[in-house]
Amino acid sequence: MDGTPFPKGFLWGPATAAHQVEGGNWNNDWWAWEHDPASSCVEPSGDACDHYHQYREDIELIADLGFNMYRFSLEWSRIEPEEGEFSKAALDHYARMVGACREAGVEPIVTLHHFTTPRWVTEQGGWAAATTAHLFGRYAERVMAAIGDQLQLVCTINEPNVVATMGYLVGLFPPGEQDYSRRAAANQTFIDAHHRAVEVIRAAGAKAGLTLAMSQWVTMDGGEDAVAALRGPYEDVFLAAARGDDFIGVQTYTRTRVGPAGQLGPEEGVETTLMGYEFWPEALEATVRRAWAETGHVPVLITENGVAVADDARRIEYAQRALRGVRDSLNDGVDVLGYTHWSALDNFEWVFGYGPTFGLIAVDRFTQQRTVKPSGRWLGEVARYNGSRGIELP
Ligand code: GCO
Repeated sequence: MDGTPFPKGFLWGPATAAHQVEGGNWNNDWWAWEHDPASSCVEPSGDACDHYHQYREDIELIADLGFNMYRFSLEWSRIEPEEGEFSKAALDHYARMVGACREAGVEPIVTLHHFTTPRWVTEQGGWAAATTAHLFGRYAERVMAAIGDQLQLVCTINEPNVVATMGYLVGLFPPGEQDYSRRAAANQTFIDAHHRAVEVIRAAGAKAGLTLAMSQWVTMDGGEDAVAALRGPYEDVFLAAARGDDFIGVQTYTRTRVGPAGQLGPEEGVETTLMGYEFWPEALEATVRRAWAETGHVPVLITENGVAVADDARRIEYAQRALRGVRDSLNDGVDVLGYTHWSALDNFEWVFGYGPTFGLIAVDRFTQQRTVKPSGRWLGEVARYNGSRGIELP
């Protein structure tokens, strides 16, 4: 892989999400879900990585490693703990986080909703209720009024497709429903909420996009109809909704093989990760190209890519192969704005708890001590030199 630099201004950084790293996020649906014996959660999020208090040190560490960007989310239930009751203290906290990024020379990319929803919203019907789009729009207005002047890129909703499908069809996420019509309703509410937030974000002078969980769909013999049935309401509806946006956030981890009877498991002999996914970094290029095509050439911001492995050397290989595909996409004219690695810290992986480790930085959750992994140093150096020193294995 030659040392041709990535485009000038290309963004390089890690990502986190409030509920997965902050700690003490009790006023949302996930905290309740984690403590519901009927859910499949293996453990509660608890103190997580205490990022709510250690964010400054973490951001300084991210900058020191060589990154020029940090993507993190705001916790709606902290900002609006009860309907119409907005916390200035919470908004000031996130303003300080944005300020800490700027002081460290790191571009803050903020996500307004990353899986978690305030309890009071779920009590009014959550994402299957059309009115939630209005509630989300009002929340976005308060956030952009408070910190919008310090932001350039804002992600409206993280993986609406995952929240709708896992929460209303599969039932693994809150509210644990299993109904196609409710999933369809949630899809529509998320799309309406996203469009409202785009208006609000643009009015504040920033650029907006949703982030979408995508997969490289591999159609096995006779699987064409099954792929269409799965991918249509999971990816295509949101790619269509993203047409005209300022960017599309692509979040890719692996491929999905589909046969006539539906989704197949990992292929025999293919390495798998701690999440049970196939180790398949080439999926990123496939999804970047598909998002670019399906949105009618909306600029692509890779907002999540990474791998849950215990052997950090596998994480370096994964990222290196993924970045080869990003560079090939750029060389073919795809407008890719940046690469965000999931995740900055080993953190709370939702239903799976703290077992699957995605971080570039390890966290001892008893002492909250951070330890940078070789992958964090390697990717930070790629970022520092914008790929101009190559992306070969160290
Ligand atoms: C997602 C979420 C992240 C996950 C990550 C690893 O994409 O599911 O945005 O919160 O932790 O993807 O599964």
